[in-house]
Amino acid sequence: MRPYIIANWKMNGSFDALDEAWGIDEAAGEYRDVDVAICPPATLIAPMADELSYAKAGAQDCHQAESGAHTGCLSANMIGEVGGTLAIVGHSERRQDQAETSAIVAEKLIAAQKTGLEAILCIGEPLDVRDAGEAESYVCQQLAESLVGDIDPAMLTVAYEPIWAIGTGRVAGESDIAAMHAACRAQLVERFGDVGAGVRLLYGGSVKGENAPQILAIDDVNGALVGGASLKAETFAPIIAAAA
Ligand code: G2H
Repeated sequence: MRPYIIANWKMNGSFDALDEAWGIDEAAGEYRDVDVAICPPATLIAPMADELSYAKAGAQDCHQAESGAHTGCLSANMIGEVGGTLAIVGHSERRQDQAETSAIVAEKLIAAQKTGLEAILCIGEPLDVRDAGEAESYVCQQLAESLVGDIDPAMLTVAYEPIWAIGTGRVAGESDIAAMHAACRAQLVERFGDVGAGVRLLYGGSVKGENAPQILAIDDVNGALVGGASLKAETFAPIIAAAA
């Protein structure tokens, strides 16, 4: 399976940050056996999509509706129109800040795929759920509830991001990541049959150049969704290199 490394810039980056995107694109050109994507703030999707040669540009979210009275939102079609080829859906920050339920995330995922965008579905448990020993059932339920309806597994990537590891510097233990990815893989196969074995499963949460080689070597970890360390080409390129 080709490894997939995705930058999630979150609400960071103005026009001068495009230089970092060009640096990331250079690294993507150097390691062509790795798929690389950048999801910047919406304002930077078009200029990136116009200029990137090796990395893809995408969005951090899309609305489930095609158009209408949804102030401040972007439809999947609008993202595609400016050259975006993927959309992250269900990031825990949106599930928390915008009260997105898995039912809404499922609709967003379908909306993204319907317009030809790849969907990057995020799932992950909060710390109290992990401490209660319920992480696996919580995440599997999120996965099941977010994958409802007519979904194309060929246009799907799943990112497991334990919420307590996001931006905190804490990374889940290797055995915890392996167990969760194995559980997600089993569920993807149950949901999609053999094709489910080919859906890429990424890990996210404080991934950096220093820990990427260990994380990416874990069974069923097919790449990474990276926040903080993706903002600079010099900190993101080593993660791409580690996946090669
Ligand atoms: C998790 C990740 C990217 P960070 O949200 O989606 O962010 O790498 O900063 O923990």
